[in-house]
Amino acid sequence: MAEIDALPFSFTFKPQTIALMVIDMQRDFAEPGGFGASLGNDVGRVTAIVPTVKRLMEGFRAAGLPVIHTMECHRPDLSDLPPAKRDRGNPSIRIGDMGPMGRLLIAGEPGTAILDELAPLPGEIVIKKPGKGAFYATSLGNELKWIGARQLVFAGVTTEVCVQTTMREANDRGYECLVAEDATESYFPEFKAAALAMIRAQGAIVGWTATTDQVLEGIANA
Ligand code: C5J
Repeated sequence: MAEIDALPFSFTFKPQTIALMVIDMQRDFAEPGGFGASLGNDVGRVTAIVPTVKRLMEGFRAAGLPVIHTMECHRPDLSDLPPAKRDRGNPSIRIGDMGPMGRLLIAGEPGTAILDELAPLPGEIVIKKPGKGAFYATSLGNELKWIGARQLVFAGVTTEVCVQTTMREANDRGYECLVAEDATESYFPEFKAAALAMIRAQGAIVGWTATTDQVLEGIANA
C-alpha cells in the first residue's frame, strides 16, 4: 500500500485504485453572472483555486490515474429540477432563467461549462448531476466500479455543499475519501474550515484531508 501524509492519520491507497474527483469547477460557480453570483456570493474565491486544481489534475494525469469531472446542471425542460431547489436561496435570477452566460445551470449552456483551464481531456469521465451529491440520479457508481476505483481524492467547489455531499455519499458506499484542502473552496471561509474539520473528525468519520503537495508526493512515491 502507498500512503499520503494526511489528517487525521495517513491515507493508504493502491496506485491502481485511486482516482481524482473534480467537483463542479464550472463557470456558473466561478464567474460573475453565473449561479453562484446570483446568490450574492464572491466568486473570486473560486477562481483563486484554479491553478491548484490544475496542478492536482496534471499530477494524476501524469501518473496515468483517472480524473473524473462533475457538473451540476439540469435538463433544459427542468424536469429534473424539483421546485424546492429552484425556489431556494432567494436568488436574483433562478436556475433555468436567462443570464449573461445563458440559462443558469442548464446542460449545454455556456455558463454551465467547466472552466477552460480545467477542461476534461477526451476520454475522461464527466458526470452531469442534478443534485448536490454526484451519486444521486447519475451513473457515477457504475463508472467507479468499471474503472475499479476504491480511493477517491476530491477537489472543487463548494467544500461544504457539493464536495462534502459527494464525499459523504461515497463514504457510505465504502470508498475511502480524501479532500485536497487547498484545491477546494467555499464562498464562506468559515464553512470551508468547518467542513474540513467535520470530515476528518472522530477518526476520519467521513474521510481525510491533505494539501495538494502531500497528495502529489504520495502519488509520486507510490
Ligand atoms: C452549490 C456546489 N453550492 N457545486 N453547488 O450550489 O457546491
